[in-house]
Amino acid sequence: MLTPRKLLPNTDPLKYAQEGYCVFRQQFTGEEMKLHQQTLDGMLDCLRPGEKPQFMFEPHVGSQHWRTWLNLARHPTILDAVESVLGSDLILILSHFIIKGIEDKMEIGWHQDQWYWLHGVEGDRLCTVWLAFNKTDRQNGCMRVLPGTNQPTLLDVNVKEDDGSTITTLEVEVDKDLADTAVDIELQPGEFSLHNAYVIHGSDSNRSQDFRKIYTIRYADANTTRFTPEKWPIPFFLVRGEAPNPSFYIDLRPDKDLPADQPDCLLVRKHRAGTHGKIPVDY
Ligand SMILES: O=C(O)CCC(=O)C(=O)O
Repeated sequence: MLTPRKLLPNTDPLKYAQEGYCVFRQQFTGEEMKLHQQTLDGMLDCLRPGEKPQFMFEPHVGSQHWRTWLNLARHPTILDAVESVLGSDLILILSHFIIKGIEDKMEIGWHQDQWYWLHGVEGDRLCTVWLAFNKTDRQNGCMRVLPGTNQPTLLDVNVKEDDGSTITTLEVEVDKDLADTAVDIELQPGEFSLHNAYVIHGSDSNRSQDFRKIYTIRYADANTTRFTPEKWPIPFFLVRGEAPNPSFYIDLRPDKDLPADQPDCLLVRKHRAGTHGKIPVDY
């Protein structure tokens, strides 16, 4: 039997616009990752029976370790990479630990991120950092990207039933020929990829005996994005450069301190009241 040809991922930021994604190798050293890995492992140790690791949403605002994650989300190593594809005026919009445990066998169907953000963030210059906390590969369900599918068009979606384990319910149809072009985003800890909000991507379930641990952090170009805060669960943060209306954001540019207190917002209020539903209580 022929083994399918393995496609090497794009590592050239200049090809991001064409391919819709780019891998950045060897970004954080083991020493730099250590504090973050320990903090995340502590969060996973606190999971209560029935709580799922894939629902640790917006830790940079909602987690008890929000300062650690907010600092990571404005780390110059990450922002330099994001700047190389989005320009220098950057808004932090979301983050999420997409941890795959070993129980749910959660797959992430083919999707475009843009579908999930339309209620609060509209624009074509949005991107996601996908940062590995442990090695990612086919065995533990690494992300798979379909290069070049990033035309700024929303494709029709099938709405999938939420079975209580999934994080994606809006999936796009991908035929076998297109699926065969998928590139595996296999990373070492401390490496990350960037992907565009339209590029089709997804991942298979985790077939290893350990968690698959990655952190997604999402950014927008301040100049071309329209924000609707009423419908967004957390604040928007200006993390680099300039913005047309700077007072609209929490200013977290390099010379600014982190906020003294955990930001007051819908997500934090719901989490404190125990009404958020899916987010682990002690994350
Ligand atoms: O973590 C995965 O496997 C998929 C990631 C994803 O869908 C995203 O970051 O937008």
